This record gives sequence, structure tokens and C-alpha cells, in this order.
Amino acid sequence: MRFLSLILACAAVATRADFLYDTFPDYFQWGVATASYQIEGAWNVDGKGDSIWDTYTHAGGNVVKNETGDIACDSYNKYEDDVQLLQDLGVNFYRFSLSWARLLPTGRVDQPNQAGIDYYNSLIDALLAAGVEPMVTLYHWDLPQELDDQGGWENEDMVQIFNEYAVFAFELFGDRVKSWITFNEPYVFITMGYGQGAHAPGLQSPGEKVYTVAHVVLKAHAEAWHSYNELFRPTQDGVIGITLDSEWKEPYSDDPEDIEAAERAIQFCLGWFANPIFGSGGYPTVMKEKILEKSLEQGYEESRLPEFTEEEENRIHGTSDFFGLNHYTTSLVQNADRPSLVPSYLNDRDIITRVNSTWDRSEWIFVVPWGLRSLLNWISDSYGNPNVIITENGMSDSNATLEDAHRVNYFRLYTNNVLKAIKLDGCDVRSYTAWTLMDNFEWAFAYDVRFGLHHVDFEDPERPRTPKASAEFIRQLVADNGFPEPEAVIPEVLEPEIENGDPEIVAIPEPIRAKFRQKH
Ligand code: GBH
Repeated sequence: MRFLSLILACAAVATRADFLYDTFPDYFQWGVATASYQIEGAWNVDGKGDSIWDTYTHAGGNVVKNETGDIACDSYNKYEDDVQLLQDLGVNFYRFSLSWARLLPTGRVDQPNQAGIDYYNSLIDALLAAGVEPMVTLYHWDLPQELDDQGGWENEDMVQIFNEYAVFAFELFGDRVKSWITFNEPYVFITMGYGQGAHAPGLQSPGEKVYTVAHVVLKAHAEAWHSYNELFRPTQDGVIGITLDSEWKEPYSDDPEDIEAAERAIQFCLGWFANPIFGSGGYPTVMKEKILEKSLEQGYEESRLPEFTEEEENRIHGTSDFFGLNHYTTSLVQNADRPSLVPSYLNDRDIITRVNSTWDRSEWIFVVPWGLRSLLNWISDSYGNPNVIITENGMSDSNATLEDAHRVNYFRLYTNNVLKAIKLDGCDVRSYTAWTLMDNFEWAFAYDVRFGLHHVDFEDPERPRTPKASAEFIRQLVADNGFPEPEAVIPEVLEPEIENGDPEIVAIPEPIRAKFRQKH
């Protein structure tokens, strides 16, 4: 039966553009996501400490229009409204993050903030009462400022400091929270925060600090996983993993050099963090080779990429119960020999990134739905078909329309490609999370770029939330658990025409009559 349906499905889906009418497996779960700094506001009330994003936005000159997350969606005060929206969507889970500095104003566990603990207890309890499972991200980029003052993620002590924070969260909330994510998108917060300086803490060291910071973050992730695994899993029985982000990188041409370059580009983004955890262990070979070669050419005595000891490599390997994936867009990759004068994680890759000018786009997102299917297959092939949870996927716009047909189109085609990856390719994808519940503080783009299923009016102190067309689309998608075959179109039954006063007798076939009776 399964085999037959696979053949039928393959026959129906011959090209990338074909739509697959089918439903997701029964175990499939649907959710939406947010992050603390992007929605909570209440930046300085009830004992919360500052985070690096408070500092970064307040400094001015870093973010569009010098906006801040001081109020954002005011979810600190309006979380009950958020829970209602989630309930209306009918999603199985809500992925949100903890504000570390709200719980631990100094970042350290010896001085907890009871109001912060109360806030997350209330949110978690309200979710469970509404039948929505909490999925909690420990670190979605808002590091307590005091920890940054001590060196932030450059500081090796962060491995244990993060671990203590994680244990603190498991102790407080692990009786009710059964899904944990250590880090959201290490690639983004490290390259943006320590490479380009376009995110907090705003440092620019694209050739050196990005690599040393990633080294610390990977170790911190592993310690938190081990703590949960040894101390909490036996009684709390949940899962814990990491969320990595990646574009799909399509070769620019059939040239073997471009094909190799596209593979290299994924290794330098996804593989950087995935190979140590899910792959062969340690950094991808191609990263080690390229960065060593470039470093020596640049006059360094050793590679700018640090090395793990064998013990560290083993300690990190296998430390995720699932493969958390954030995915938004695709690019084309061409091989290139970059001049190696300037040390940079971008130059180290020896590639040129391009896009196809026919691709539909919005801000930095190019709409390439099959890219997600290709990426899921790449992950399956590269890491032994791990169970994947898609922790973010979504589409932006810069207007405030409620009729967001382009976002509906994006969700429809991207989720359909997840379905294809499961049904046609055998990828083990277990859940899908739409980014995001509502318009919120979109980092450097602040409020100029919107990703929400719900519109938020940031001019109104009440921050009212209004569903967009995409909210109704997701509600229906969740209710149907996919895309059931559309009902056959029944031809409209016309009234028999009356000619010359004589009613002509027209026999209407029974099935159409039945449908006609139902409608009237
Ligand atoms: C995710 O990051 C985050 O997890 C989430 O918090 C965020 O809101 C969501 O995606 C939507 O962005 O225009 O060329 O300067 C994605 C990180 C940061 C990647 C901004 C693209 C813009 C590139 N994104 N970056 S560009």
C-alpha cells in the first residue's frame, strides 16, 4: 500500500513545480515561533538586567531608525493574548525563547529574578492550559550585558556559565517543558555579532573571532546537552538539541568546480556547526584545509580555525536529540579564487554567491521552494537521515497589509516541499514551525520588515494583533495536516430553460442532483 502510494505520488509529481496533494504523517507537529527580545518589551522593569541588544539598540546608529525592543509587541504584559492567537491557529506547539537577563540579571545563577521566573511560569502554564506544548530556546541572541562585559562568547568561562543557566532553566521549567533548544542559529549570531558587526555586540573580526567564538559556543552547547542527558532526562523525559540555519546552495552551473563550490559553501555555514555534532566529528575537512591554507598565506603561524582536542571532539559529537533547522532562502554558488589578503570567513570559502534574476523576492528572501527540499535531502544524505524539526521558515514584507497573498504562497509552496521530502524522498522530518506568530522587532531591520502571521500596530500603545490571510492559511493547513486532494469541481446545475411556455424536461444525473440538494 505504501509502495503503491509512493509510485502514484511520484507519477503525479514529475517536476519541481508540481504540487503534491497528500497529508503529513499522523505524528507530524505544527508550531509557530518567536524570540524574547523580538516580542517581550518591558526591557527595564521588574528587576530585568540589560542584554547586549538593549545596549546595542540604545547606542544608536546600529538599527533602522534607531528603533529598539523596549516595548516591541509588549508580550511581557500581553502573553495571554499571544496564547489566544496560538489557540486560534490550532498549532501543536509554540517555540519561544527565554530572556536570560530577565531570569538572571547578572547572567549568573546566584542572583535569580523572581519576577522573571514568575513570567515564564505563567506563560508555560497558560500554554499548557490551552493545549499548546512549549518549545523553549535558551539562547536567542540576548546575552546578559554583564556577561558581555566579561568577554561574552569570546570568554572560555562561558561554557560553564551557559551550562549553569541551562541547568537553572531545566530545574525550574523542565517539569512542563519537554523540548529544549540550546542555541538559535549560532552561524548568524556569531558572523553578524562578531564578524560583520551588524548585530549585537557589534564586533568586526570576520577572520578570527568568528572561529574562536564558534569554538566556545559549540562546547557550551555540548555541556548543556550532557547536563540534561545525565541529570534531567531520567526524570523529565524530554528532548534537547540545537537549531542551525542554512540557505540551500545550488551550483551556478554543471561545471564540477561549481558543484564542489556549492558543497563547500554549505560546509562553511551548516557544516561548521553540524559536522561536530551530527557528522564525522570536528570541523568539516574542507574548512580545515581552506582556512589553514589561507592563514599561512596571510602570514599567520597556524590556522585561524581552532582545533578541538580528541576529548572535546568526542564530548561534542552526538549532542543533539534532533536536527533543528531554520531555513529561509536559496542562492547560487560559483567557484572563485578569492584574494586571500583580508582574513574573513566569507573569503575563506572561495566562492561567489549569485541569485537567479527570475526568482520572486522580498527583502533578502528569494522564493525558491524546492531549495528546502534539496536542503532536507542534503541533511539526510550527509548525516544519516536524522530526525529533523524545522524550527523556522517564513517570508517578509515591508508593508502592513493583511492580505498577504505572497506569504500564503510562500508557506504553501515551502510546506509542500517539506511534504515531498517526507513522502517522495524518505526524509525524516517531524515538525514544521512558521516564523513568526506576529510582526516583531526584526533585528537590524527593526519594524520596517514584517514576518508575522498577525499584524501588530506598533503605533498603538495596546499593540493590537490582527490576523493576516496567512494566519487563516496556517490554521487550515494544521487542521488538514497537509493538502488533501481538492474536491472535484461539480458543474453548476442550471435551471431548465423554459421555451415557448413549455418546460423542457432535462434529466440531471443523480450524483449532480445529490450535490445540488446539499447546496440548496
Ligand atoms: C532568523 O534569523 C532568526 O532566528 C529570527 O530571529 C529572525 O527574525 C528570522 O530569522 C527572520 O530574519 O539583508 O543581506 O543584510 C535569520 C537571520 C539576519 C539572515 C539578517 C539574513 C539579512 C541579510 N537573518 N540577514 S542582508
